[in-house]
Amino acid sequence: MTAFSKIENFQVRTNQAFLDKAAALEPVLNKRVIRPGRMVRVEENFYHEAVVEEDAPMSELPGMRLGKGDKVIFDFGDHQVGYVSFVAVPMGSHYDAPAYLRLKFAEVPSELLEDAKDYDGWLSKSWIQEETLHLDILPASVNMPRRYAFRYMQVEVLDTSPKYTLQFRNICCDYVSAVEMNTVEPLHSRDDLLNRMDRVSLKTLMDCMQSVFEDGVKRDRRLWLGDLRLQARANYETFRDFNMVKRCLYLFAGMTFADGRIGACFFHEPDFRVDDTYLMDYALFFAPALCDYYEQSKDRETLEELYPQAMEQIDICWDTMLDERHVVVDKGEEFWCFLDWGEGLNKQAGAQAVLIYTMRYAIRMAQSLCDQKRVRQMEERMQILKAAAIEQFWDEKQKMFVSGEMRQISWATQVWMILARVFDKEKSRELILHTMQVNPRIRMVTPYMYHHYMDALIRCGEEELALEEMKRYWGEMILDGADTFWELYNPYNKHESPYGSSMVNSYCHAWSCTPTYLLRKFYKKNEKFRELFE
Ligand code: RAM
Repeated sequence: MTAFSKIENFQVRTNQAFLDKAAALEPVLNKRVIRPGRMVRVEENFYHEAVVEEDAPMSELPGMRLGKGDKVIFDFGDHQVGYVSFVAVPMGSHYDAPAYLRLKFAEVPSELLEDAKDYDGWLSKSWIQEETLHLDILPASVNMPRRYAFRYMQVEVLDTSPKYTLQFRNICCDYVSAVEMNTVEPLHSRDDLLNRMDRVSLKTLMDCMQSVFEDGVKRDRRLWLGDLRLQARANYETFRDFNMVKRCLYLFAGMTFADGRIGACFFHEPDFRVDDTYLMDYALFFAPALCDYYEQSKDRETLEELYPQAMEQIDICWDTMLDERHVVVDKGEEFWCFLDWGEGLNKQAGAQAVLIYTMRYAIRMAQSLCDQKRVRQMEERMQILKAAAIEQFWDEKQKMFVSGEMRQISWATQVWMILARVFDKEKSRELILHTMQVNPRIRMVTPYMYHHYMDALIRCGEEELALEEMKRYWGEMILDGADTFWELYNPYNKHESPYGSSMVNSYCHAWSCTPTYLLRKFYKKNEKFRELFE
């Protein structure tokens, strides 16, 4: 599946005052020096899994001499985001040729078993974290200019000369993030898997909190609205960095498509620029993201300033995306609505549900601002859309919602219809239990979509089940070796990639960080789960 959008002569609408506000909120990044804890070997086992074994402690590095064909893998102990430096010293006769090195940075060990030469995906190969270097003057102090996302750093000596070898010293990473881990109280659950899930979530979120909420620190490295909404929710329960959310909201509002539509994604370097991608669900999420921000921060000025644009997103969908039956028009294979990366997923019914869902937040904001006209208008529209959803998408025989011309049944459609509250709580509960039983073939593949599944279970009063599912999904990712949560995780196909190759998959992806949000918001504060926490 190739999914991107490209618009010739893309025209934008700019609100410079909003962009200036965002610029003024740029965070100062904290830096910390991290050194590798050991050297390791990575091998493939019978099941094609990467297995890591300790090769040598770091104390042996000073005695090691590396010549042509030698390589060493440094393990930094946890996922890092930052700038790497090291010193290469020639040993033996005076060096008579440059040193030629290949460096590879890997978030997970399996990346070290892959060869970039074999890459044939549709995303740019330039995301693969691999470099070759010539060191003409030795000893050399090398400061790598790129920011890497990694736990493992492999240094391979492609060549020196027969007259000298290399000794490596002072290998370190200047780790960067806008927030500090010690500002967040650990979860303290009696169930250690929950503590680990919380810790890995926090690390994922922290690593992605850079100059903006990045989606992934290895790949994309930019702001996506769908990711932002979940990152912000996790942030409110943990780091509570309101300014970063505010900055990102002002960015999205500060530069939009010329017709007012908010872009799905935003570049912040070297200067601010909205991407020419519109995704209906992402644009709509501006409303819940703003509503959450206001309810958490009580920053009324920002609500007042950005509310018109949040409402505008809903108006645009109401005016341009519906047919005469008040049903979202299916744009088929186009990249028009996201929901999930599942192969073949039809988005029509899910898009309708997201539109209904976001109206609930629009109403909440309108109520806060005493905008009665809007409250009434949104309530009326919501009823119309719910009725249309039942009329067009509910299949009474199968007891599930269908989507698209082919009447496809997917997990995503059911989950979003529940979150849209098209049915009451009891009927929604029946629907989710029935869906679990049927296990539709069009499954969920991203932790982003799984988050919404958890949210739906909790909404239906199935908190215990949600906790079990959360442990099965994110817990299994931990058992599979996750130091930070991954962009993609399909328990039915662990090598899945929407990009034609898992080499460019991201393994520290912020939309996967929500267990910390769910655990802290719905379990820790809930009397029913008291025995889980000390
Ligand atoms: C990918 C990234 C990003 C997501 C978009 C839709 O490029 O994973 O996080 O929001 O897809």
